Amino acid sequence: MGRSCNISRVTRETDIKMNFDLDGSGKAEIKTGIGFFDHMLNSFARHGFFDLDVVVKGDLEVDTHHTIEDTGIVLGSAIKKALGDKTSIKRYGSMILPMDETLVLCAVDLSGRPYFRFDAPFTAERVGDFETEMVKEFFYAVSCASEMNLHIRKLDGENNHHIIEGIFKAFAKALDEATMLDGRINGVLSTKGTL
Ligand SMILES: [Mn+2]
Repeated sequence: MGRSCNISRVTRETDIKMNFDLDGSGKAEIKTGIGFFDHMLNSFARHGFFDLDVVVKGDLEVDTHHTIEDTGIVLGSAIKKALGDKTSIKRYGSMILPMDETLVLCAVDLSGRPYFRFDAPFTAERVGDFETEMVKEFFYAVSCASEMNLHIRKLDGENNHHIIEGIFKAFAKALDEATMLDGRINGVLSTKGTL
């Protein structure tokens, strides 16, 4: 079976089908209807070595809000489901990722307790059809649904495309590290005995 899962989620606003494999090779097949969002999810899969297939039919005639937020909910649920009982995972992961003039910090604790801190201001309302304020909504949804402590902070940067892409890549690298298996860890890495 491995650390993978399929999830379907249908509401009056979105219809989402996702296949997710934590131990993939970075293969992605992404169709959200939002070009820049597809580009970001591709980067996430590639740089985290996750396999990710997503098809989203969202109410883009309204705006991009529900499509992006609900994709975050489903990705978070997929991460949680694929992790299973979290046996032998490293639990913590972090990355400071440079991308040209941009520098982004991301830190993850797969603690089972959702917490979300986001400090990355943007200077443009959109990149392509993607509304920049949705970056925060997306990662908030991922954090809640996966029960992950997630910190994202822009340390430097000017170009909004770079800043957002830096965030998705930094998250991918931090999550890749946190989900890695460590043979020294018997059970889960917690003095409480549960994550
Ligand atoms: Mn790019």
